[in-house]
Amino acid sequence: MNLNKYPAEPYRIKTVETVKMISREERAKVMKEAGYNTFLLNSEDVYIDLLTDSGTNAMSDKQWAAMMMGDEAYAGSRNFHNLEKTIQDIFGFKYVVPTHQGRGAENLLSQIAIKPGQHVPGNMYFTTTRYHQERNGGIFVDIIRDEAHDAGIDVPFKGNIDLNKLQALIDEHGADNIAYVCLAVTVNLAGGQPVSMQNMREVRELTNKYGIKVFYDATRCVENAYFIKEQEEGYADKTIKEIVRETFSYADGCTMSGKKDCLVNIGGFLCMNDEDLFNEAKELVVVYEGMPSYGGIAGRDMEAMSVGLQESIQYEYIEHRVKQVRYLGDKLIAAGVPIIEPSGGHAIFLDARRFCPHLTQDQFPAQSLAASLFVESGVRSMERGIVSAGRNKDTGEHHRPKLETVRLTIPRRVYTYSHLDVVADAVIKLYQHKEDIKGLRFVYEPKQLRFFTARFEYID
Ligand code: PM9
Repeated sequence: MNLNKYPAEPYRIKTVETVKMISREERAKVMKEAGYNTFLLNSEDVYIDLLTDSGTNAMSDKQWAAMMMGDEAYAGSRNFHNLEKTIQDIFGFKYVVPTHQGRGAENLLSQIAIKPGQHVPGNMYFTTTRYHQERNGGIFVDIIRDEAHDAGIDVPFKGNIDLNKLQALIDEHGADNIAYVCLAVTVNLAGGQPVSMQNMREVRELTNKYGIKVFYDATRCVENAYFIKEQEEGYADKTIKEIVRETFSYADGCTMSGKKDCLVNIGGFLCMNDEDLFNEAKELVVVYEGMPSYGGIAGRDMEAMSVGLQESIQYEYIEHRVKQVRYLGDKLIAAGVPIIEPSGGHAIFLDARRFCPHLTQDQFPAQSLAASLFVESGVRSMERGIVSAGRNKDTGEHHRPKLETVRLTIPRRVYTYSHLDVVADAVIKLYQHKEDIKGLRFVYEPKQLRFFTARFEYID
């Protein structure tokens, strides 16, 4: 293996968790029982679990040691102050409100920053983010560059905001009718695609002209920083920490799911610089999460998040992380399997439209492909297409994203290149008899965030 292209793991393994593979017959049985929804499988039946990178991180020895330093006082825990100091140092925001996970922060921000009827432009939707925006009367508008909706186009910084789309929205509705710009680094549903520093700077300049606030979804901001260092002119010699700090200098605040780039299993936070907004967030956090000094997580979890955040900005860690994901993408591309290109920061997305051209989007090709991959190999993945997109809340029609994908999401510090070889071989084998993948229909469709608990059956 070329160790520059695919560096060895920058860690050694101290604790192991045994995985086992059940038979194909058993996998077919449990997949049917789970209504062909990979979210409804039991973890024990899964061989390699690429459902999500959320909360599935392996913590370091230092994080486990930090867990023992939990100050579980109801109020004023020293772990909160440690976390606050780390976030202030790395992100540069003045105020921090801890939450139980990312959607807790999204709930607070959407309640305090959106007036009913206002637009919330963003670089592609994310499921929980859009849900909270709409629940608070916001109208989500996708202003990502067009290329992001096309799996086959390989361009750098595919997650960038299209400034013309943002300008057109301001011209049409007026700045007062825009709650804030929601800018995600990286863009999950576009394939983990990064946003360039230049784009963030330009979004700031444009929004400053109109007095519009910009809140970032910081969930995978360290992965984004790595792409900037690797690919944007002028950043090769900067540290990941310097790039993260500059990233957030163009924002008024952010929401964070700590379950990704903070290298923990639970936690999140909301940040901002505006004192009035901070006071409002503090008033609300006690309703939904807990005291402003714990926000729905234990003291020990805040301590682990503080240590994890510091570990995540270490170059060796993040270089291996992004290149490990790319290793899987490169193997699939070499075998002719259609994926979103370029490979993103946290996952490889199979392009189900090209994988299953014999199925229409109404037959849920990505949902079915994810189910088949599990039956064939024991690898669990996740649908990220029409099922995840849900329905338009006014018309009741399906949202129909151009990207109909299956996400192979790589947990941080958990699997080795050998596991990814197994995954690649399984996908390639399935691709060779892709015509056998059958369409699905709903037998149970939840009203909101349906992908989590929906059930399906095969169409005869
Ligand atoms: N992302 C993921 O698997 C877990 C929930 S959906 C299966 O990708 C972004 C960009 C996310 C995200 C979660 C959240 C919400 C916000 N923004 O899960 O509430 O990718 O911590 O974060 C998931 P929480």
